Amino acid sequence: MFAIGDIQGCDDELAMLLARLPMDAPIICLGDLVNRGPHSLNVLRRLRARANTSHVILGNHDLHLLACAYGIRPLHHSDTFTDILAAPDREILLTWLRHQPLAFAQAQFLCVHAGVLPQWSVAQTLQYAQEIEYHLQRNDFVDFLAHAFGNQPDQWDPNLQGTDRLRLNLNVLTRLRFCTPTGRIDFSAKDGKQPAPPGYLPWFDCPNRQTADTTVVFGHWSTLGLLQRPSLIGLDTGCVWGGQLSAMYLSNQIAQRQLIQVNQQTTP
Ligand SMILES: [Mn+2]
Repeated sequence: MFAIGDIQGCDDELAMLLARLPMDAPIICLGDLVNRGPHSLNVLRRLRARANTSHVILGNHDLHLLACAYGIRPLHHSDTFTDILAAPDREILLTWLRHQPLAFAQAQFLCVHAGVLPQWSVAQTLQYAQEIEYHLQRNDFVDFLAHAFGNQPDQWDPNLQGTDRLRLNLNVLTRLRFCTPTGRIDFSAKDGKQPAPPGYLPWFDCPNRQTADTTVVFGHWSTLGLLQRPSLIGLDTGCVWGGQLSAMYLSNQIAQRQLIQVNQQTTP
């Protein structure tokens, strides 16, 4: 299986990247399929059309799209997914989108958009993701979206319940960059370019991380760029910001991992 980093509406680059993979190779897209880039609608149509070999997990921009589409959040001037909102097949695409998971595990790999807290095992991560997926897939999902956004609570506590629990876990899975070893999340660093605030670490560097023995594959952190360690793969290489769209063949052994990249295409 190939993991693919943040696409963010860069459909031309996605098409080029897919053309360089083996025919019908299984892929897992790491979220933020849409927004900021020019062709969000085409990205959703392309991935849905190859759904038999494509897995997708949701990122913060995908959740933002759903919230805008159903009247929960206003469009931001930097949002570029109005093509989806105006499309004749928008309900088909948005319904498909909200039925996608927030975490994906296969073999010894765990894929999330942003990160996991040091206290979370793989099994807990999948369970917390499923709790959110359950609400996103219900007919009354708009009620969940109405409570899904915000920066509080910011301290992990396994006894959290209700919307506070769902909101914190959603923030971890889709927005996390820095946290404390005791599971407090930082929301001040806007794009992750800044150093960690005092007492905070990149989530993957926290001591006693329960997922340390699993290879965690993630996106979301374009200013970090390509990150490759024996049990960690960061794949947001900032295509939409003038970087590359990256695919990585997932293998336990670094020597067998295979990186395929497509440069951002400048639109005339
Ligand atoms: Mn993101």
